[in-house]
Amino acid sequence: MFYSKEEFKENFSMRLEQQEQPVTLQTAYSILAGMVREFVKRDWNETNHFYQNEQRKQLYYFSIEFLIGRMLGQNLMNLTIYELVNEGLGELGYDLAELEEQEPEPGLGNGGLGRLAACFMDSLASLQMPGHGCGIRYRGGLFSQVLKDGFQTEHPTDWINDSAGWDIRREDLATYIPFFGEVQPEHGQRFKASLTNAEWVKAVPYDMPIVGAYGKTVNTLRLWQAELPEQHLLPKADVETYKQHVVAISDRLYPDDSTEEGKILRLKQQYFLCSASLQTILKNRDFPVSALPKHVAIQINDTHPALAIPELMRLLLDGEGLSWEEAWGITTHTISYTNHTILEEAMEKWDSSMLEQLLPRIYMIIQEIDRRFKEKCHQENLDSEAKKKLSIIEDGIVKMATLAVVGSYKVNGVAKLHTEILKMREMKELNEHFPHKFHNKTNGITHRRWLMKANPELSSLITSVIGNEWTKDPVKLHQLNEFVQDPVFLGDFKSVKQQKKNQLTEYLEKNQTIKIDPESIFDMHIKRFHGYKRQLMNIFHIQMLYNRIKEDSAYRPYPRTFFFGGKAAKSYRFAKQVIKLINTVAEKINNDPVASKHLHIVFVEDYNVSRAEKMFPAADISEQISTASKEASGTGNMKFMMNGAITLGTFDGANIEIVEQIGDDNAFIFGVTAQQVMQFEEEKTYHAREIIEKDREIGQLISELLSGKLSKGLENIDFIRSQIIDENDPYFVLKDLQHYARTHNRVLAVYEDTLAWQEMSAVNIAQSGIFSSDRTIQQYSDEVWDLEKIYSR
Ligand code: B1N
Repeated sequence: MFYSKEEFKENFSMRLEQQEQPVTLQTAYSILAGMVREFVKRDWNETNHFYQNEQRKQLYYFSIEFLIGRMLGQNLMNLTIYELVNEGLGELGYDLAELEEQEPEPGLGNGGLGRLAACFMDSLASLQMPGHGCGIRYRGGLFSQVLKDGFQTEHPTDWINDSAGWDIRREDLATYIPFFGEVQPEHGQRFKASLTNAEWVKAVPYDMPIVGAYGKTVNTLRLWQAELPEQHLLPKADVETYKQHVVAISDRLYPDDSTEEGKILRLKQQYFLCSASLQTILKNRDFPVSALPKHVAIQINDTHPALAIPELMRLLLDGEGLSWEEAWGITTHTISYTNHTILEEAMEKWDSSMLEQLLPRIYMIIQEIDRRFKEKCHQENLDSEAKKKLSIIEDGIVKMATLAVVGSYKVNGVAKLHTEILKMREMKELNEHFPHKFHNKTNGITHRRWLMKANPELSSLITSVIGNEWTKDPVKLHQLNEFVQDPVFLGDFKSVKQQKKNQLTEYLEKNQTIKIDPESIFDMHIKRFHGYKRQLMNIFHIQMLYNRIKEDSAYRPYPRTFFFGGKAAKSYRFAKQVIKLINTVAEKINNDPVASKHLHIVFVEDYNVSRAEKMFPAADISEQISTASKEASGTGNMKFMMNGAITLGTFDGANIEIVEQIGDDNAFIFGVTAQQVMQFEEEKTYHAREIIEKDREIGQLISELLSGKLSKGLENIDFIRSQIIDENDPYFVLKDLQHYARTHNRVLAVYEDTLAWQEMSAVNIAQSGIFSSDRTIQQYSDEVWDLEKIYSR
């Protein structure tokens, strides 16, 4: 325990002295992390006792990913002892920032969906709400990315073996998950059955404390690990192979973002998570099971945990002996579902036969849910197309999104446009059938990590002009509006941005040995690599600028550094070729004596949460250029905005709501609209070839690409070629390219008017409070979960 700097120093020094080995930075980190864990323990216990004694309704957020990032700094900050520890360590000759760098990054997620879950955890605890995470303790998180000759290579990570460990093993809460086996129906009135000859997997939870702001509320992120069960549950033969199958379940995260992986291991992971979490919730309750919806809310993060629906039914029917109607009533008043994408390739579908073999009882229950739902729809006089859309099982395929909608009491999209598309198109029939189920909850980000922690310099500047109430209520950032034309404030603001650009420059020069001009415009495109996110359009545009510089000796634009960062799924060949293309073009431009004075490309290797924290604060321009209608929300757009970067983007996802907040004048919007995209797709009236033929600049670009002239060393661009030519440019890269280029010119014009630029940037910050995940969580609580805050502690 340490409440003063002196106490902290004494305690830390004492532990240092107890070390037998010479103290490395790594040991110093471990000592500090250990002290923080102890510090948190009391509040954690108190929070748990409080929840138990007061019988407060609990939310469980089920997610296959929790991209939490490093915990040390954030915990210190939320405990409000960051400064104290920082000073104390300094006096002992240590640098806190350096110790923070020792913490291995737990990459338990791919991108936006996993990071959203982590932001939600922080907001729940900070708003003092009883909400916990349920996930999987993958031994290996997302691969680390190493560029070799411009190509992405993937390398396994092992955060658990490296880690100083924030989580605690809870052997006492271990539970057992049945796979395979045979269903034995009980012949009676009820839909009851039991399972024989199942293969059992032991699930052991590891609990991680989630420290809310001011440290009072400490919630739990429960991560399940798969282990071999005890002797009596083991098969008679070949235990070794059995063990391999078991351990594989929590061995690694699936490295796919917005694509479906229809593999049996993924299905095992999903069921493992749902069954372990639900069994524990039911086992440890102290209320009658009929009161479950009053005491528990379960949110499923996309369809990955949608098996929670049939699994809860199984536990209620077979375990608790309830009737179908009773069990269905409870389930559909407990579970709610968030959809995160309308991309066809990300819609989870399972082969009936695979599901039936792996989870026979679960499959039987899904069949019954489907049968009953079809029966209900039958009375509605629907055409065959609508009937198809309303079926859960169709042609030997189980559609998880339909199951999730039917089995939930509320369904939401993650930004206004996305929710509208769900209601009017993707899930039109379901929305008509359940008119009150669908609602929107625009995503958010925790301002504690993405502004206060990542950008303490900007945070202090803000506090110096409007006081610190915004840290508790970020909408109060509005008060900055009074200063957005104040030249003194704008001057200070400009120097903070420069400071963050300098810091990033130093960091990258040290870690990646890249030379960067910190005075250039920092233009950033950081997110997963995917066709619809259009990194290809960005690099095409840069190549166009290069050509203009080469052809026109009068064209010498303001110096810009284009940052790219992000990973491609291991098997996503198109995206991997785009990474190579970027690096090839980078090498050419960065080494060109003339062009490199104006354009510079930096590919930040192994983009992850920690690197993101260094990048967002240093950005001038936020590239949010997805094909309209494809990016459900985006959350990077919000992180940039909160740090004063200006959006250069399409009318897609939450970009639309960002512009709603700041007005058209404070962002740069271009490109075809979602409506136009959907019309092109329906009517098939877009022809990329026409653009290549008519537009000289684009024609030149594509022929350079196809001839291999774009740069040497890039022989194989088959997947890019076939996407643009054979597949007719499905993400409308060429369609939007010239409009994008013109918009870049507008950006430059404004940038050169320093005061105008600073004002735009300040307006962005002033209006960003609504994108705090505190707002999102408050809305979920008010409209879906009905949680009560802990006020009186
Ligand atoms: O979820 C984010 C959104 O801000 C993004 O727009 C959206 O693309 C992202 C399969 C996904 N949607 N779907 C996924 C992730 C992993 C996986 O295996 C799909 N990720 C999103 C937060 O709402």
